[in-house]
Amino acid sequence: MTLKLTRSSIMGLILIPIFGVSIVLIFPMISEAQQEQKTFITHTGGVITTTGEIIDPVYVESEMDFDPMDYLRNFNYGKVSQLSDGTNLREFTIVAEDNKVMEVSPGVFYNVWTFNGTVPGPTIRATEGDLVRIHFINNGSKSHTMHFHGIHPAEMDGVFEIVGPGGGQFTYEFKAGPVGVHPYHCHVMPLEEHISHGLYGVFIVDPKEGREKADEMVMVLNGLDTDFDTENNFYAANTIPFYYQHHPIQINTNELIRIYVVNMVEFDPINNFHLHGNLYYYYPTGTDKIPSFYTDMLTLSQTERGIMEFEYSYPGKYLFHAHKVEFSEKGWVGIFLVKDSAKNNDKGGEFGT
Ligand SMILES: [Cu+2]
Repeated sequence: MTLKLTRSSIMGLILIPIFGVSIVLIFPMISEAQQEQKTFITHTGGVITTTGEIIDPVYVESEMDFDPMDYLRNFNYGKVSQLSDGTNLREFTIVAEDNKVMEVSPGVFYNVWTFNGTVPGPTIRATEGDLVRIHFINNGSKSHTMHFHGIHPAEMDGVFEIVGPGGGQFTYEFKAGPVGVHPYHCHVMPLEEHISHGLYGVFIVDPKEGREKADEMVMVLNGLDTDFDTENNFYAANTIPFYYQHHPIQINTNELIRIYVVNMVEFDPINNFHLHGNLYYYYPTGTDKIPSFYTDMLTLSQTERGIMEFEYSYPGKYLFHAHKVEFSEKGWVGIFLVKDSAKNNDKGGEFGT
């Protein structure tokens, strides 16, 4: 193979380095600006110094609209009554809004679109065969809907029955099923915008016979595009970057841990979940009783979800995080603080199970 150099390609070879040098000479401030430290007072009164978009926050929990530790183990079973045929009816009221501004990281304010005031919305939980009735009210300024993954009639799918802004209402009603963990989210176009602003949550359908007793928690893997360039600036488990690193999740040795995990990250094709010092049994979508694999590393595309089960034998601190390093360094990282159950009898009601 021979390399032919035409007159124009020779001119290109000469001009490219000249052009490159001139950019550095004319715009030296571009590279310096990215290193510049800025100090400012946040909404919650903290003094923050940062060099860029990634801020590792320590929150004052009482100042927050959303508490990831509370969300973690908070399950909404609805208002329960019985139909004449003995079926359990579970009723929920879900209100959509799109005008909230939340300090998602110290000094970073983001317009969150919410179901019942939080991102993610409430974890809706029912038992297989229950009749689920959702009284949906759209108090937003844009049209919104609720689209559940799962099995239901077409008119309950939350796609074509658009619910208008300023108090529009719709009642979704369907039998809970199949058993497993499913996302729900707004399905109004542009979908990417409605999901990435926060209109999503988790729907758990329990088997009639129940599951083995466990310390149960929900983790929604999400991202925040706070500068609207269709790339996420922050990543997290349950919305607040680095939260469970600064507020480790306490669990006990030799106790079954069950995590309902749902990936709702937009813009990036995949996310993942790596657990330190242990492996977990994984049930994709939570629909099968037999785990599909035993691993410490799981890859999830948009709305892929499942159930993880594991126990720790040894006490101590263990990381869990995205093994996509960019995601973990932008907030998707946490710690399990495993206490020795033989020494730890002061658990109280903290775990809620
Ligand atoms: Cu919407």
